[in-house]
Amino acid sequence: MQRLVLTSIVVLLAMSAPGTSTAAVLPKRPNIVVLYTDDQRWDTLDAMPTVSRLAREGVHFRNSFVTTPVCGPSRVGFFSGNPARAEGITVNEGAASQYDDRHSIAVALQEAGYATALFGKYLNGYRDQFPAVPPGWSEWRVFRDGYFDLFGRGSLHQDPMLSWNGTARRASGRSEDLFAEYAEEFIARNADRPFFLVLSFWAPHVPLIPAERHAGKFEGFYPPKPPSLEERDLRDKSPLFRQQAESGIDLDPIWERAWSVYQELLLGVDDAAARIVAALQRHALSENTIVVFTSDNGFQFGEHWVVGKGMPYEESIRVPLVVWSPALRRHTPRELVLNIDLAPTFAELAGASFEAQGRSLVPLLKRRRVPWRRAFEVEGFAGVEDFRAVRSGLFKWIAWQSGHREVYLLPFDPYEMRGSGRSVAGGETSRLPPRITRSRPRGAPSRRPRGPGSPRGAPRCGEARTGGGNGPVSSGTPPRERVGGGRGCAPPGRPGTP
Ligand SMILES: [Ca+2]
Repeated sequence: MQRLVLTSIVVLLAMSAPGTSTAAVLPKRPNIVVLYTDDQRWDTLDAMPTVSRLAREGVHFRNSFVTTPVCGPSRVGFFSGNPARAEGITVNEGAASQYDDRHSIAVALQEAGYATALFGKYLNGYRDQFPAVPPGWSEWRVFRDGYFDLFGRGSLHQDPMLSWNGTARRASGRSEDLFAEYAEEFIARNADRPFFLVLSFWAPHVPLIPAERHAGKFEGFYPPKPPSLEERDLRDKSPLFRQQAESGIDLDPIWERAWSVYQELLLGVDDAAARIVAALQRHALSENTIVVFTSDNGFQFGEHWVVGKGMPYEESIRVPLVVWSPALRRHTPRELVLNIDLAPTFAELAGASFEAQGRSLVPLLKRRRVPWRRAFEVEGFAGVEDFRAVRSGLFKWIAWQSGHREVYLLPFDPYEMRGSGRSVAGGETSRLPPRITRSRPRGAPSRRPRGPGSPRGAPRCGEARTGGGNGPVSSGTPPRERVGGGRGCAPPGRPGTP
């Protein structure tokens, strides 16, 4: 009964009325430039002077989240405007094989007359798709090998191997600088037509190796340690976390070292941001361009004994989101916005036809008062253990696959340390309460057959060895990918040392 009542409240909270039509403040069919980072938690913009300036001058969303806090599924949400599960995604590594990319926002924008480009990271498992170039992209220069190129010749940070419109090409240089250079050229070539340009950086993802010019810039600079670092009272947490705490790992040095290097990695992205803003100015395109800065998921530096992501806690699910254009008045919306809202936003800006569960942010960009979602659902199915969570402005409710349940009252417990926790017998995914989100977008065409690489529901935990996906922070040895831990893979290991 209690569950039924809670579910009903959640469904009511999640219902949102349609937005109203908006006054024309933004340019028509603007260029859209997305600066997309990997594993950047929301509270890190101070390390980035250019992006901080964009945040001050533009629209800085203070409550921006992802619906799945790991790379591949979150990126599917970005491209599709739908929660990953609604797109049939059940794994992190291998997400590229599961995703039906024929209906992405790139396809919609290209059909609407936009030049489109993706430089950087696509989806986990793209290597299995190579040399294919997904539909919708006029220009495609993406990491060919993903995690499999972490420590090879060069790496993803330096001299990366790219799929250059479907041809393998080893690039020479620091990857953030390369993508900035490609973006400058792309902007120059397309100055006379609308374009959609996505720079999808590897930084600040592991391995934590900054550009030489940034090494040591943040040495010794890290935020105050939160009380949730080495959390002592774990009665509200799943037994999995107690095991982790008993490992005896000393998280202090991880916090200090990882934060420092992570911020140095962000400096490389910030340099790229500065170059792109300058290129827009050079071509007199600033007034007609929307610049978006965000990330695919956050990262925990030891909060709740977790060094990694994929968790339902704030540090994993919360990401920066800045939208900048000279046409926008600066403000800081408090609405709960999601990664799946971006594709519908781009579609509305471009006047493109697009159907998704996410909601366009255009009314919020224009400071219009519209009814908005009061809660949202987060799903974790490619981390240490499957979970479903609901977060509103007031509370977070978490249901782990093991049967453990947690509830936090966020205004009184922002570090999620004093929740109520209990375990129910026989916990399984199928016993979790019904979903808020639809399992498939309305009117969605039938899916294409999946590739042979990733059978649905069978994460390849044994095959994804050099992950970094949810693995511990380490700049010395390849982190283990903790994919599919809830389905028979090993529980999280002891975090490595930086
Ligand atoms: Ca990521």
